Amino acid sequence: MRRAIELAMRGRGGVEPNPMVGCVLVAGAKTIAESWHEQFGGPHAEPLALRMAGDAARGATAYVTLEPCCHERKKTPPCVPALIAAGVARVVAGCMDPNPMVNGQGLALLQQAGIEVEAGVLEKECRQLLAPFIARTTYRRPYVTLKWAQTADGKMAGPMGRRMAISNATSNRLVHDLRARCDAIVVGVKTAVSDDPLLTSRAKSSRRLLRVVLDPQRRLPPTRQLVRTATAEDPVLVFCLAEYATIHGIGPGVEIVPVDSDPLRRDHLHLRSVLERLAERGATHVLVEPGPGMIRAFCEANLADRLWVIRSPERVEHDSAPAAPVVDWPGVAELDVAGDRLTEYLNPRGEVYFAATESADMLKAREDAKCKVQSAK
Ligand code: AOF
Ligand code: ZN
Repeated sequence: MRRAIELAMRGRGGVEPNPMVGCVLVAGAKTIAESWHEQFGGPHAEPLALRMAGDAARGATAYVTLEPCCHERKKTPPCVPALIAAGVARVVAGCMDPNPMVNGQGLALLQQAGIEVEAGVLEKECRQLLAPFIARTTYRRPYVTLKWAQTADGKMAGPMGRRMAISNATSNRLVHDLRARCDAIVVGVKTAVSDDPLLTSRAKSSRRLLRVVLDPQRRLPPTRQLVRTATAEDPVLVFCLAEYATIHGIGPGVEIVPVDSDPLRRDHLHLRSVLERLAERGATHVLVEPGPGMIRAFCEANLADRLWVIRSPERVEHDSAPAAPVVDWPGVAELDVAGDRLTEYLNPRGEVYFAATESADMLKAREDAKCKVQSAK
């Protein structure tokens, strides 16, 4: 199952909004096929492994990170009939499929067909792999990663909040790769004004990256790059409080999305509503590039699922430089990136937290960092 999880992670960035799924077919003590769901709309992990194994699948055991699917009227044929037809003797599933169309029925059908079924092997780890899919199916919101860079003395910008490059070029490339695997990138209006970012990804991707600004009082001026580059095909979403939505538009391609205010802080947006709107637009995984205020807001609302913190060796040594909040979540993985240190934290109180395991993104970053350091040599 551990191997199946590893394989599943190779689907990251390609399978969403579907879950990452891995499969290992074992006959006796021998692995006869390994596979993973590679692409949204493409074949599931199980039929790929069955095809690879051919007749050898008869009597074999299938280790799958997710309960095999059994529902019809979707992009690919269901996996349960395929496993039955192939004569598999035993299916070991990591966890149940939270999709209400499956949710236990897949395993029940296998059992009825006389296949030995075991469930819940490395269950927490398999569910963690599914965290973005569970966020979407159960909570109707995307998975949320907060990413920021800070200096060795904990500063997120220079004196008086002046813009300052903190992370190194290799870290920045890893962040662009992460952006390319996400569906939306979110900043606060302060960052949109002071840093004037484009919020695009320079990495190759087949995904569309939705650019989002949280701007409760509509302060984003039309001179910013985000506004100037917004088009109907590549829009920028500006979330604001309902009473500010009526102010005339700021440019073509900029969509104003009104949401309720936070009941505890009337001048703030209700973040869960923001995320629900993004989920409705198909976002499975949202990357937030926050300042200190937004970090606190997402953490207080318990809507930050994961943090990526990049720490540079430099120091600012100036009281007027804004400091990052102290993170008290346990780190699950760490990576040296050409002198910067990237740490991944998972929110232990998050509604889609199941196990303190490294994510597929971190695994990819680890592999990419190796290549990038080598190609720089
Ligand atoms: C599996 N194995 O590898 C995956 C499963 O539209 P489709 O045909 O791709 O079906 C998507 C649904 O199938 C998805 O919502 C989830 O319930 C399940 N995913 N199931 O047996 C796989 N990716
Ligand atoms: Zn399936």
